[in-house]
Amino acid sequence: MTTLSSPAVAAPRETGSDRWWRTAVVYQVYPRSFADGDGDGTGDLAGVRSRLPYLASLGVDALWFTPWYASPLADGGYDVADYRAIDPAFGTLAEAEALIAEAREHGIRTIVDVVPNHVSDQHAWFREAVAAGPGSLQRQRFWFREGRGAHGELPPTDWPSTFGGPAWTRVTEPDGRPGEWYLHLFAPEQPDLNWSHPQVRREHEDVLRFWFDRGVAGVRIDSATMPVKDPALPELDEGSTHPFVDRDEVHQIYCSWRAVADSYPEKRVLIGEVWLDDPARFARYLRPDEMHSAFNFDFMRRPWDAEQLRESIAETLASHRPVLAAPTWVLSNHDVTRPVTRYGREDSSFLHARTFGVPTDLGLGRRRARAAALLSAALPGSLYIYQGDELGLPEVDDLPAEARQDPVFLRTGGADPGRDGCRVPLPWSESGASHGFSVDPEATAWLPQPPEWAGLSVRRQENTPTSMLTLYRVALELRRTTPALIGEDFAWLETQKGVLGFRRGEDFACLINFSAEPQPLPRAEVLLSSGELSGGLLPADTAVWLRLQEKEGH
Ligand code: ISL
Repeated sequence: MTTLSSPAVAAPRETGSDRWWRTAVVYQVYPRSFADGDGDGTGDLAGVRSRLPYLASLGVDALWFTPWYASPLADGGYDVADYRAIDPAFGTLAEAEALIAEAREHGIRTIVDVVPNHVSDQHAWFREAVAAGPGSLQRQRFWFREGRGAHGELPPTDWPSTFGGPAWTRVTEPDGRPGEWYLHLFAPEQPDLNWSHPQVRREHEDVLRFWFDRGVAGVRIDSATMPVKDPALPELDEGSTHPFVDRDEVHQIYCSWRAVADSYPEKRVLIGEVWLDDPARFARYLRPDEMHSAFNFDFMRRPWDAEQLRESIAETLASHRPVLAAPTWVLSNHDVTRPVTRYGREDSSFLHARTFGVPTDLGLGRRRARAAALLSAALPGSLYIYQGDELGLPEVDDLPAEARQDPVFLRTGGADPGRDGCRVPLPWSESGASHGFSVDPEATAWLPQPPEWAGLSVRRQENTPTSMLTLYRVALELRRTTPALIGEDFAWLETQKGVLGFRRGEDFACLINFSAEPQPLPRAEVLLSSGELSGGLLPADTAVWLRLQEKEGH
């Protein structure tokens, strides 16, 4: 029998409109793969606008759009050429404005992506820098350096790029000779900006205002630990601090962005992509004058294991409390293996060490992903849902090499499959060449969809009581209407080994069975379960939401 193990942590209720983000459900839209409204096989803003009723009925509070700006799409849009224009593949600025307004009419806020670490090599600043030559003012907005070696033929440092290969590329100077090198911690098409340059700072604050003025409710900050570099450019193993990850000066950027965000009557929100192992360093980004929240990747990285997840949840709550920040719960995004696939593997923490041909039990993965959905939706804080997870889409790991577009695949010579497998366009119906992704039934999607995705389409799932989509809809509805889930109150329940349990408010409980054996349930009303309960028992890999009828353990 389940009993209470600790008193509830008292937390303020923050449901006022300025605090919406503390409990929000944020749905991540990868515009290229969400819905194609103009029939060219690539997703676009017209497609998103046509599907706003779907998003409203799913019950999300906000949409986070990965970059939709003008871009050569060398890294799916994370190579921004112009923040003040929408990429023609996706639509126009007027359409973005209309989308922001229409979403708001559905009660849905909009969050856009800002990528401070770098821009596209097609950005006006970088083109000017290459054209202006060595020693020019234009080059000071980036990291141009002489190479090492007798003829400058070696890169200035041995830093590797996150995407494989060196982090430096040599330019051909205007006079045709090989010249300086520029830094790119990601692909060569993504030159790093120099954040000690005042124009770089001013420009980004203007970009924030540009989008905030258009009604955007907040920004997701890409690679947020990386923009500031040690100007001495030491090697990675030299010195006591990392030359570019989590340098103390980076916080100044977000303090000034916070001032911009706070200058609006309806305060705007900063959400950081902060990959850091140390919870205390992570929490520094969430101090009251910095970001409002940051993605909880620790939770996402943990394997399917009661103790591992208990530890992650406890550490998350503990690290957020001193800075008064609301936690986030993230199961996936456009960079990582889809949960249905991840949880169907023996090593379910597998994320970046992507390899081909890992044995996967998708049935097991789906059961666990359903349970994980109820676990994450029941925790205090905000919830992130990556498009397609509500349909239970698996990773597509057999995409043909010629279809793959991720620079991670291309720059590792195909050794790393890259991230295309979680970016395959959504199936909306059973019919047509793209399962309803495109308005043109003849058009094929920009990445091929597996034929069996007809069975995972929105149309197939929306009236099926046992579908993943129905589970998500019901869970989000309950989350919205259950007072205990709106507050921030949380307490662990004492449970059998292999079972994770916690209470929210006085009478709501969530239990998840990670063990191989069915486990007894306390006497309670079942609100929702991720799988069928038989004989009053909680089966393996299943989660349940309960309304407790009597208080125990007090
Ligand atoms: O997915 C990764 C590498 O395979 C991560 O290291 C990822 O690059 C890192 O999390 C930063 O991600 C963000 O910035 C990248 C972009 O490619 C990702 O899509 C974005 O989420 C560069 O802008």
